[in-house]
Amino acid sequence: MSSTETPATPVDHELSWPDPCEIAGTVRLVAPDGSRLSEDAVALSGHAVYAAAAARTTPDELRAMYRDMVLVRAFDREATSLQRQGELGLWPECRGQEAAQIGSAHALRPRDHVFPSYREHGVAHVRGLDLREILHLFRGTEHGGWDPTAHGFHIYTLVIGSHTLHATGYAMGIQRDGDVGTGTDRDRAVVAYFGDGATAQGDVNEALVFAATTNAPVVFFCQNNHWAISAPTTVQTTVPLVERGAGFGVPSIRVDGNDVVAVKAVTEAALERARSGGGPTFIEAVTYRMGAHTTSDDPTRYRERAEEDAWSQRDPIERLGALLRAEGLVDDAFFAGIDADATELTAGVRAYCRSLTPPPAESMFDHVYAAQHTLVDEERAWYGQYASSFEQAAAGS
Ligand SMILES: Cc1ncc(C[n+]2csc(CCOP(=O)(O)OP(=O)(O)O)c2C)c(N)n1
Repeated sequence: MSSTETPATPVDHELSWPDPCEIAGTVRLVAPDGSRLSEDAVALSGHAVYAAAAARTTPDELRAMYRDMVLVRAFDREATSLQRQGELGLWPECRGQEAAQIGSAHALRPRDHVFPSYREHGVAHVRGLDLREILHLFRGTEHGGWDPTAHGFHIYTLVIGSHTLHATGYAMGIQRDGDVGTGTDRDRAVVAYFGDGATAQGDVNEALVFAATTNAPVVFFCQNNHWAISAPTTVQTTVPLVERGAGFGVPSIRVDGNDVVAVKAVTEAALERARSGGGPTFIEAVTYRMGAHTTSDDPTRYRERAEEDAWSQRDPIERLGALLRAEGLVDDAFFAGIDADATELTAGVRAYCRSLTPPPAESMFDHVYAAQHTLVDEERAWYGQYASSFEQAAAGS
């Protein structure tokens, strides 16, 4: 290019109102209207192996995934309202991403470990974390959140992409512990959840290098929800994100992230490969953030209503609900029962949230190190004197 030429601009900001999951190579097993794709159509796209896995998904599992999605959406809505009413400092909604999260989490085994970012409420729920525990962090009554070892679900990470390195390091540890490729229940793997924006972060790229070169048992689960706050995916990449993984030598696959059946099948295969010693996989789950980035964001400032409307036609919960009805796997009582459970859940969430009080300030020194440490002891003592100086001043001494 000569110096007088206009430099090539990144790909135009093409709003993805056409369905991006209709791109060849994207695994889709259930259409947005809830009908299963024909065997021929799936075979033609080369995804018969996933259709076969999906066929093994039992009616009980399908019903369980539907229930999880509805409960998580109800929780998410309640937490959003609580923030609006001043009970939480901030809330990152996961609305629209339930299939990506719940389908992938249903593919996990108890011994696997998850490294989430900050929006994975659906994964947390499936891992068995009491959703109410997430509120502490966003009400500011705890610094971190929960015991990562209790459910194999690590704490939320707000530093974009940094946890993909933690996940890869953990996966390398699993290898060194001999928990890969034994062909027994001992085998385990790791999933790192992150967004489309995070793929432009150095940490994610470094994690992919380490995972590829060490053959680490880690699945990179990228939820492409089309927006990194106000930045569209097109400013993060000029190629489909799935090609990022391939560039690192990591087998990569693109899945319709609003098709819970396809997401589960694809993640199961990736986890199985990782546990058996086959190494990492990069999954691009194409989905949409139906809500705001967080309660501090106003998406009407940067995206079109028509785009939101187009994606509301691809709602993951409605899709699975339609499939369950079409296949005669549920009746009205099933839906009514879940609605009742959701109402009970949200009432409990509200009461619990309001009951949370700030911890004593000195508790900030409690979990700095696993063991006692002289520096922390000094800082705690200094803080104690500083805090009591106010009481002394108030008493006029
Ligand atoms: C290292 C770092 N840089 C910038 C930010 C500010 N930030 C918070 S969320 C966000 C966008 C993340 O987008 P994406 O990875 O697509 O995830 P999403 O929020 O859409 O789930 C940014 C830039 C941050 N938290 N950490």
